[in-house]
Amino acid sequence: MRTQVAIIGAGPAGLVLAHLLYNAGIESVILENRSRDYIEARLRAGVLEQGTVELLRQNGVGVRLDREGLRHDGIYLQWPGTRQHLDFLELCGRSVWIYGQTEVVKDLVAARLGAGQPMYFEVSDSAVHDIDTDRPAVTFLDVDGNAQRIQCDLIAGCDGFHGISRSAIPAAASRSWERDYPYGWLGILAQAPPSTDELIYAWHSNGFAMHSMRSPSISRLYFQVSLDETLQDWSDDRIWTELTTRLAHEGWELTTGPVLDKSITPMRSFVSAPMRYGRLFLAGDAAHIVPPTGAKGLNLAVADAKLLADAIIASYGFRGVSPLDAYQETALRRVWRCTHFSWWMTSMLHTEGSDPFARELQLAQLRYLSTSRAAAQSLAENYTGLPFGW
Ligand code: RFL
Ligand code: PHB
Repeated sequence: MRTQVAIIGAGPAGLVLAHLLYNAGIESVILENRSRDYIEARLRAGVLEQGTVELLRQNGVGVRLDREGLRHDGIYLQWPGTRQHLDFLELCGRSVWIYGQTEVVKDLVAARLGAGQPMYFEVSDSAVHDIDTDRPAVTFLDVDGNAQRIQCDLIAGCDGFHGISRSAIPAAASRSWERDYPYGWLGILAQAPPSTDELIYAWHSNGFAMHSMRSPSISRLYFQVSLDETLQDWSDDRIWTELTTRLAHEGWELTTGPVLDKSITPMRSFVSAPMRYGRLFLAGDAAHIVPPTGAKGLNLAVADAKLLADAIIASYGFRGVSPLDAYQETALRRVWRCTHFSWWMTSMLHTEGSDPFARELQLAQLRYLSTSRAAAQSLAENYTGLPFGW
């Protein structure tokens, strides 16, 4: 096979990249090692920045998002005795949308297949070759076990944190930065109408908790657990009791309901550079991971895809210094900004041991956000998302 861009991975990064290239008349082939059903049901993010929403709309994949997505103009920050509303619209003129990553993936897969564009599911043994030449290739086994080879102009490694692309960059040429947090999130999806109009991020001496949602009848909730805890330790009853304790606020009640799904996710910050080596480009979780507290992971994957698509589109027919050279500098600038914001939100809201000094600093920061317009504006600007070329 021959194509212009071989894309490994059909998560948000790979799907958005393929879609933007298609709209610009550039051919690509997507390889995905899971099934279509699996990627469309994989429960993850839920908050889309305004820029992500505008990009999807402008590129013809925003119709269902506009119909079913829930626009949110702010969040609540909570600590004992206080539930403080931050009004993003008033603070920075921007909003976010609640629309599950599952739905974004479904819309993009439908657009891809609807346009008759090539996409291979359930591939195995994918490998990249000759990335430091101008004739790179990807090989893989298709769903029937047949060996395939794609000759291309460039390869986009959009295969997430556990993919194969990042490790194809020689160790001597790459560098990474990492922070593991000594806790994770236990997340549930519940058949229960949301008990709140906005997302609640709550500091509690037992640990962080948050209330999010997916639709008027489905709630999504998370709370901090220590790394040695497992799902066996947490019956549905115990989960609801803990959420009720940590989210408690005078005059407010948490509506419970059947738990449809539960999982535990570890928390990590990770950045790897370069995001380009020869003709291989990394985008999304393949190059970086943020803890979910700032709701940045999916949005950062979409931003990388947008920057990479712009660079690829500009590079065809270009003579002289290629626009491709600029990709990683622009992308990494945003990556580090979001890495800082996610680390900061995480550090402010999660308890680590019972250090009384750390606790007072966290509460001081939360009170500052509720009294200083400048502080609140900074959170609002980062949470709703900076412009793509920032
Ligand atoms: P993905 O989504 O992991 O997609 C990578 C794809 O590559 C496939 N793959 C391969 N395909 C072929 N060959 C191989 N060798 C392959 N290896 C892997 C995988 O099957 C997969 O389909 O990465 P991408 O596209 O970079 O997207 C990143 C986002 O998925 C991720 O950052 C977010 O989900 C993070 N995240 C959140 N981000 C937000 O912006 N807002 C949120 O509210 C938010 N909440 C969350 C989150 C992540 C969570 N978890 C479970 C990690 C909440 C949670 C709980
Ligand atoms: C979600 O709804 O899944 C969600 C919302 C906000 C976050 C993380 C996850 O910060």
